[in-house]
Amino acid sequence: MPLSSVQTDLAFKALESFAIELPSWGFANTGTRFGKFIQAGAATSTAEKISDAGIVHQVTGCCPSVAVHVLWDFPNGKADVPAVMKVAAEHGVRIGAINPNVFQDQCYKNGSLGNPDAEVRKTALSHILDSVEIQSASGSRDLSLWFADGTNFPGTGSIRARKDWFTEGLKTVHSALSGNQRMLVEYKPFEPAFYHTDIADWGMSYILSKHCGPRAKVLVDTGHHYQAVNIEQIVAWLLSEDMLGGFHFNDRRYADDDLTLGSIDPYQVFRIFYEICYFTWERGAAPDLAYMVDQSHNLKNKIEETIQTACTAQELFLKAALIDFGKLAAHQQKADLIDSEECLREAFFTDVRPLLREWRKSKGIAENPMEAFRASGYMERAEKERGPRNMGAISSYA
Ligand code: LRH
Ligand code: MN
Ligand code: MN
Repeated sequence: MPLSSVQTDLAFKALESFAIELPSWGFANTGTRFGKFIQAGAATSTAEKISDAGIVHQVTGCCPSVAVHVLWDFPNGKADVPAVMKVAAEHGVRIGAINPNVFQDQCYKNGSLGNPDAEVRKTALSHILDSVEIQSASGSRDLSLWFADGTNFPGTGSIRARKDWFTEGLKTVHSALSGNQRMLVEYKPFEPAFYHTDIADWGMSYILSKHCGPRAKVLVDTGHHYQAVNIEQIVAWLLSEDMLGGFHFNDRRYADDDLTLGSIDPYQVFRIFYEICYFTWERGAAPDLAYMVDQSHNLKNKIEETIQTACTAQELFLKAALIDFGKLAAHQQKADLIDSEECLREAFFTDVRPLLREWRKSKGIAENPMEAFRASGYMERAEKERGPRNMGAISSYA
């Protein structure tokens, strides 16, 4: 069905309001625990990761910020902030969420803020507080907190004591925040811990956030749920409680697979956006949410995968924004099952790609971001420059 000019206006407004943040770690060579398959053109430094994020923003027009992981991107801590900000500005992006890393160092074998050893808890807290300083110095709003903490066998840790240590540590983090800063508490049911994870689901993130105060909100990573979980219901509840802070978007078939967004179940992503757009329609204003990507596949070209994700996110958000909410609300009120559901299906099956092309034209960017990227020669240059570092000096890239 052709779209009316009212729908086109609505669509352009929705697209203007939608931005999604890219993860610096999505551009570097990553692997599974069984091995790494190196790509010659993958980013080898923070500057290269930011440059890659910059080109994705340039061709899609919807990725103005880059989330950073402190240990991976700021090896010298706060001292690195000016240089990283400068590189970001040169590439037309800004520093987004700051992700402390309290899962990689040897001392965190038995946990970070939930570690039975008070000294390790102190080390973890001090790294997170240093990350808040990076957050302040870089003008970044969100501190994105994920903890690998948990235990691997029944009875090997006090679940309640660990909860108390988390509450205490996170409260201290909360009190270090100022201005418009927020802390987003991410949950994950398992991995790397295989018996219990200290912050395993949205209820646990919610409780800890509530204990901390108004700057603490829940972060929903779409890959961090068991198969049958109704993620959009979690989103709806958190929205209604003003406790949703943002998302880590990715897709998965089995567990935390970190696959390209929408590659497995685009309807799932659409249903999440539907809850958000319905809320927005009712309230007359969009909720304040950080949309972030958290994905990294070791076989796909990383920049191209990210372009796929950014475009998919735009398409699915746009489909949800185009739902006729007035009609839907009336059908829901009468419990018209078929007609209510059809409002969603109608929007989901609408091909919004022509609209997106129009919107891109109106912004002066290429109608097809993937083609624009491929035509830019960026990847060939990156492979040539980074190849020797990635593959070793003997390669034909030298
Ligand atoms: C954990 C996670 C978390 C980390 C990122 C690298 O699975 O989703 O957000 O910071 O991956
Ligand atoms: Mn995540
Ligand atoms: Mn994850």
